[in-house]
Amino acid sequence: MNRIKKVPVKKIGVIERYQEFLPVSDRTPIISLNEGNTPLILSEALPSVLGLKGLKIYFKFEGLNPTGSFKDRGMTMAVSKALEEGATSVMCASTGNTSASAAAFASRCGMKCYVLIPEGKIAKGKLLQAFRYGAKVVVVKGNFDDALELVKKITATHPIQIVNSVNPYRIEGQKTAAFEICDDLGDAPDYHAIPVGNAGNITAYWRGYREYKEKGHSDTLPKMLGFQAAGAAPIVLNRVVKNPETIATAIRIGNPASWASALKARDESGGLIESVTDDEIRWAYRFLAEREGIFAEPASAAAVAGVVNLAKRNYFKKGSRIACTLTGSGLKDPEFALSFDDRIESVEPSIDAVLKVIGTVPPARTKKSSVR
Ligand code: AN7
Repeated sequence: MNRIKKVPVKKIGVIERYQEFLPVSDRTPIISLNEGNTPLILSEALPSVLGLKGLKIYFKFEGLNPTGSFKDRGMTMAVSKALEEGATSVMCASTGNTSASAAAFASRCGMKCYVLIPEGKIAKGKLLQAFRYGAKVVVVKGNFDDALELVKKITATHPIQIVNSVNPYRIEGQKTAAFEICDDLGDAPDYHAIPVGNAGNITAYWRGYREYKEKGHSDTLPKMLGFQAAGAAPIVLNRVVKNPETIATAIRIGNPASWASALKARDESGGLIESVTDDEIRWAYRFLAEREGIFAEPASAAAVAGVVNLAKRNYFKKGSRIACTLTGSGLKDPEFALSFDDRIESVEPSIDAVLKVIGTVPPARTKKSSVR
């Protein structure tokens, strides 16, 4: 029997891995949790469900970062640079993931972290992360956009470093995800699908793809496909949305900070930014978990919902490679996960009682038949 050889793996974070592309120097203290290096998982079920078997759809599963979202890539940069520049505290507004990540990286280097979150609209898992990593949590009676305005004003007049994506180091760190995809595929994909909230990530990926090509690490550029939730789609509607609403609370944002650069990513790449409904997000969220074995959060499912819509309109060229960023872990939002009509059945500890509940069991597989 062949055994898989054990190779020593040096685990390093995105700054060490891609430092030649990042504004760091020997003087930069690297605050890292070995973020990045997330898997690019080939879709098993989606192409055939869409009737497009030739498509290759890859999920970049960012939910496997240390705090469970892509925010760690930007936060390792933002907090490292804040420390280098002498900051002793950081602050952000957040729909949840940014606050979890900021709190973690701040805790790692002994910085104080302040997070402003919109009242009632952040997933439980993200809130408890901010608390457990020791951040000072302030609930703002307003939405994310209100909280971000406050953070901008407070950090302009107090010695606190802002770590929202208006901090340029955040975008720098986040672009490393595009590098990893090119490294894995050997080139850029044909399309890159991504959820859009504050629009930092679509900006970061586009920069990453462009820089990698400029430096000769890839030959092509993808079309950038951004997806907003229909109730929070300012870029699609071309106007600020005063009261954004969506089940995907991570992207419940009505006035994105990186609006202009999201438009640039869309137009320079020849891509598009569209909206998807909450029902489409729900479908994609369940599909990912129930058919692909990937538990991602609702905002992440928005990108998959968008790909489904485009595929139904025959948007994709035959045989295309589509990368799809799944931005965060499904474990972040247990309340949403439990909002479906699953039944929990308690039974007496007897074989009969268990068999009665599980119902018909699928027949055993013969050696010849495939898994599916
Ligand atoms: C899972 O944490 O804005 O378009 O404050 O958590 O770069 O904003 C989160 C955004 C997509 C959108 N998916 O990314 C925050 C925050 C998930 C997210 C987005 C977010 P951007």
